Amino acid sequence: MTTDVINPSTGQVLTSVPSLGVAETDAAIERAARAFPDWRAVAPGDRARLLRRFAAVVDEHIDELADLEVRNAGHTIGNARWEAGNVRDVLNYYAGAPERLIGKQIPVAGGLDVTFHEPLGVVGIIVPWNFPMPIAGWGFVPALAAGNTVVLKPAELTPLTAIRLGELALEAGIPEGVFQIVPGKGSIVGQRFVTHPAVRKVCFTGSTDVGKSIMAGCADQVKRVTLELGGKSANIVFADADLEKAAAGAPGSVFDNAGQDCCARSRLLVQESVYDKFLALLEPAVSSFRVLDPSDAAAEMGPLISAGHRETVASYVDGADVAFRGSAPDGDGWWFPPTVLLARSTDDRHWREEVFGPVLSVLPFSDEEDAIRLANDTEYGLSGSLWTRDLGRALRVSRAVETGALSVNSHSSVRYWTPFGGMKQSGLGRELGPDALLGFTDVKNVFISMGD
Ligand code: TAP
Repeated sequence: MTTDVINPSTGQVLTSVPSLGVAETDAAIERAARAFPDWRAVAPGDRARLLRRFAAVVDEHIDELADLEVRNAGHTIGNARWEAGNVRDVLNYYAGAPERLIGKQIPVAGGLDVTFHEPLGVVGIIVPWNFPMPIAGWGFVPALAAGNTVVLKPAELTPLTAIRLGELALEAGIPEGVFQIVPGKGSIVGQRFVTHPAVRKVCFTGSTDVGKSIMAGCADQVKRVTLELGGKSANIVFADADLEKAAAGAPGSVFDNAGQDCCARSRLLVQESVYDKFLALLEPAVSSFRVLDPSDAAAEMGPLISAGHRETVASYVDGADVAFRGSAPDGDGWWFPPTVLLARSTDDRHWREEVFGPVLSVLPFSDEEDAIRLANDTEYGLSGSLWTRDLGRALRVSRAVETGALSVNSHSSVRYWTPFGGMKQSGLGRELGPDALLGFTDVKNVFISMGD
């Protein structure tokens, strides 16, 4: 079977790719299981060299990978280049890991007690369509560095860069079977990762509902699981903040990648004393946000991923109080303008649910306590920002907001050397940084007797 791959900027078919069934998925998993003993036995320095070589090959193909993502996912060319570069950087970062997976020596009587960080075996990685390259890399790179073999399922809508990365891995000398791309449906390929006993860990990024079903499925074999799920992050602006800077950055913090970003700061909380002033600053920043053909170097936002997703996003705007909107191209493709909605209450659907589109909901708050209460009034806890010049308040609010990552006077979310992941229903486990690596290992404790 094959699946057509669509260019979301035009609605035209780009190409078609294989959509694998259960037997083919099982064959890939079994190849990965056979490749595992040799891969885990590769000397740490040699595994490090292979990962660095893979990074160099990715670096030689940044433009090609970026161009594929512009056409397949509608990402702006600027973002797509950053994303391909992120895979390279993550490879170089974790290339330092094989030689640093250092266990402990624990004092005991009568012998020697040491710990080892053992690889798990085959790791199954399920990737969504919103950031196909980085999210793939955040999973497969630390998994390989720790000595596991990987089967990776890209989203059906956006398989092209993952398939290319699989080819580049072979070109770089990663042995056959160690890193395989398994394109196909989540309900077939992804489910097989959950049920096949040779897969020892599943890393899933996507919707909270599917994440819950994967976690439930993994329970049957007590399979390890990492989940990166949805978000409904708050952007909290206090009256004492640099309002110009906060307003200038707010559109990018939610409309980047057309809002199809689990870290999107899609709930804007503004202190009531500066609410009108802040919206007046925000309006020109939104109306000048450049929604263009994503291959145009000036584009800040491209189309949504699919016609169906555009309908879903539109359903949140229908009947809501629109404060103001930007513009988007007419014609073919799944375009949607950046849109700012005024929340009537915290019960509004667009305030509560993850829209995953270029839609920002705004609500005023009275004081610090009110801001914290509103920020935490959600099942999610992934990301967020707060803007204030008061250092004490920055620390108090940072500690009180239930979220895995928070930026003060900034909208940045992700650095590959710092941990990323969610609290509450936004996820389980951490990606990136030193913490992620140990999630691809089990600790083994060995006692060696001295004799008697
Ligand atoms: P999901 O349906 O969760 O898909 C994410 C990945 O999981 C895809 O590769 C998908 O495969 C696979 N999958 C689907 N059902 C599965 C199953 N039963 N077992 C194993 N794997 C399965 O997300 P979506 O449909 O792409 O997007 C829906 C909503 O999820 C979005 O609107 C957004 O709210 C949220 N979302 C969040 C994120 C992040 S980063 N947190 C990313 C994407 C989406 P297919 O290729 O067959 O779909």
